Amino acid sequence: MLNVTEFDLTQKLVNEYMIDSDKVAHVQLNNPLKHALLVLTKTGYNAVPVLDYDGTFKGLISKSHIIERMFGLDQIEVDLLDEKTVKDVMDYNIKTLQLDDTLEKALHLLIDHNFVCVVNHSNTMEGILTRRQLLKQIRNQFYQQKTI
Ligand code: 4BW
Repeated sequence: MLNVTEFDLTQKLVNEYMIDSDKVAHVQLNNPLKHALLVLTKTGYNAVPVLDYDGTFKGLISKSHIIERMFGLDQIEVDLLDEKTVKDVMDYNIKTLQLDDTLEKALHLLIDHNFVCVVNHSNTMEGILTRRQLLKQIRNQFYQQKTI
């Protein structure tokens, strides 16, 4: 029988389970949209973090942000990919986690989002916590407790 009291996400910190920022694909505020679309297409991700030149977290950009912006009144405006930059279409209103937040807090955010950026006190991005990482942790805990 699973003992739910031992399954304690409140004791685990996000910094132990995040993907470090050096392994996270990202774009910068001033990158042309064409560059952002290339990064999203080549990595295969639907959305990636947007950083300032010094690594400060600013928000997210997704394929759908870019494609939506390209739709003009009666045609697809491909020229916008060169004319506009990431900061023109990105989403700035994004919740983040701190390094010492618990997986319990992450769980609530990851219900609605595929990943959450982890920042330090200066808002520099230190990594991301993905649904995959959290679910793997929950799975491991579940099977460990089943075999106790
Ligand atoms: O290129 C991929 N490699 C692997 N191993 N898995 C992938 C790849 N692309 C997609 N996936 C899988 C993952 O399970 O599809 C899920 C949804 O991808 P998404 O959201 O919609 O592009 C992936 O789930 P996840 O690992 O929990 O990742 C959740 C989201 O986190 C991804 C993407 O937006 C972001 N992400 C993950 N790893 C990233 C990253 N963004 C930038 N750099 C990374 N290294």
